[in-house]
Amino acid sequence: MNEKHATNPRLPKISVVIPAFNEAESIGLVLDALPLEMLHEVVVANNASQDETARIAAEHGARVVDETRKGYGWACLAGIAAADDPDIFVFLDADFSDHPDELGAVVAPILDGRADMVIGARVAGKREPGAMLPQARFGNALATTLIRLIWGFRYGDLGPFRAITAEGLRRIDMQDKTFGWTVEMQIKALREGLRVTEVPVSYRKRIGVSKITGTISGTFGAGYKILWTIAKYSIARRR
Ligand SMILES: Nc1nc2c(ncn2[C@@H]2O[C@H](COP(=O)(O)OP(=O)(O)O)[C@@H](O)[C@H]2O)c(=O)[nH]1
Ligand SMILES: [Mg+2]
Repeated sequence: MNEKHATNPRLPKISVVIPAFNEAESIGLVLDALPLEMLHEVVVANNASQDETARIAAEHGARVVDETRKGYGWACLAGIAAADDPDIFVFLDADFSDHPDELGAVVAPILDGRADMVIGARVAGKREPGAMLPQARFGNALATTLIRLIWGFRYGDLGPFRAITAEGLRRIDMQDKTFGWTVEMQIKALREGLRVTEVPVSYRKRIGVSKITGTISGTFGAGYKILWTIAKYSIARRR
C-alpha cells in the first residue's frame, strides 16, 4: 500500500484490522479518514454483512476478508490471520465512532519503544455527549474496577481503538470469539507482562444503529461475556 516501505524496510509495518458487521453507511468514512501514509495495509473483516459493507470497503481501498462465523472476535481473528506479517496491529471499529486520524497518537508509544500495547481510552472530555451510552459507561467502569482489584492495573476503558505489537499479540494468543475480545486482550497483556499504556482518544456518536450497547440483548450479552471473561482468567490465575 505504501511506497515508503519499499525504500525503508526498517519502518515498522502497521496493519489496521476493522471488524465490520453491516456498516455500509460508515465504513467508507472510516477508511477515508485513516492516515494511509503510516500504514502497510488496511484489512476489513466483513462479518457476514447483509448490506454493501464489503463492496464499499473494497472501493475505499481496503482488503476485505470474509468471516461468516458471527462475532466480534471471529472477525478480528480473521483479520489478523489475513494480515501481511505486520510489526504492529491497530484495531478500530467500523461505525465511525473512533477518530481514525488519531491513529498516530495511538501507535506513538509503540513506535517510541515505550509500550507493547496501547488502549485508546474514551475519556470524558473528548467524548461527544451521548456517544457512549450509560450502560456502556457502567459496564466499562465495572470491568476496569474488577481488573484493578484482581490484576492491580488501572485501565480507564475497554475501548475498541487500540494498537499492539505483533509479538505481543502472538504471546497473548487471543481466544475469545465475541465480545470478550477487548477485555481478554487487556487482561492477558497484564498476565504476559506486556508494557501497557493508554492514550486519550475522541469518540463520537456512531453512524447507524448500535447493535450492542444500543440493544437490550446486546448489552446483556456483551456484559455477561465481559464479566465471564474476567472471572475465567481470574480463576485461572489463582490456580
Ligand atoms: N464482527 C462483528 N462485529 C459486530 C457485531 N455486532 C457489532 N459489531 C461491530 O462491533 C462494533 C461495535 O458495535 P456497535 O453496534 O457500534 O456497538 P456499540 O459501540 O456498543 O454501540 C461495530 O464496529 C460493529 O460493526 C457482530 O455480531 N460481529
Ligand atoms: Mg460503536
